Amino acid sequence: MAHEVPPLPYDYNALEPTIDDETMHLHHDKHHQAYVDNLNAALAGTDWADKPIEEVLQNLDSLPEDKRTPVRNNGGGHYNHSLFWQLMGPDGGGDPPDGPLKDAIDQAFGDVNALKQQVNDAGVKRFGSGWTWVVRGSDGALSVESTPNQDTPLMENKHAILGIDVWEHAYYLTYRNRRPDYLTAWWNVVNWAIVQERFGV
Ligand code: MN3
Repeated sequence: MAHEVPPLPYDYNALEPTIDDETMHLHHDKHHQAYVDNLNAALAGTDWADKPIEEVLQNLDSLPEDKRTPVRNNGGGHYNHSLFWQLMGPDGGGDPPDGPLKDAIDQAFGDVNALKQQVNDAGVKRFGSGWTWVVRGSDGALSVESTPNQDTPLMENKHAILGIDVWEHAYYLTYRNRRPDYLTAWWNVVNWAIVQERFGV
């Protein structure tokens, strides 16, 4: 079955004023849809067309050579955005709930404000387009990474528990060129329940 854009788990205007309604329409309905359409076109007729996206991204080197770049870019885009919609929510923000996730944050960063600072710094320093991430290592320890374009930690068999899109299309209508302001505001919509769930995976 061909890949599909998952519906948003909230209304397009539910993240206002942090993320505006028009940005959500363009980002979800146009940008994410384009990644999915291009991914399906690249995979059509290959043995990989019906595989889960996670499996495809973890085996890019096994794809036909002419498919690797389009699948890396568009499959990564599909996977990253499917995760991104879940990581935000209208009841988001605040602090992570007490428990193993908060303990791991405190252990790795000192406190949640230091975590946010590192994630935002990595996002600001990402030249051009990409993502900034919190990944959980095999030992359970958390660290911050950033990736270019639509690359995703999963391609290196790393488990991301949180990621923020720093492509201009994610913020330009409201924040214009002020990526740091977007990153600071983004935490007002973070869905800690999903982050905690992913930490426990
Ligand atoms: Mn995007």
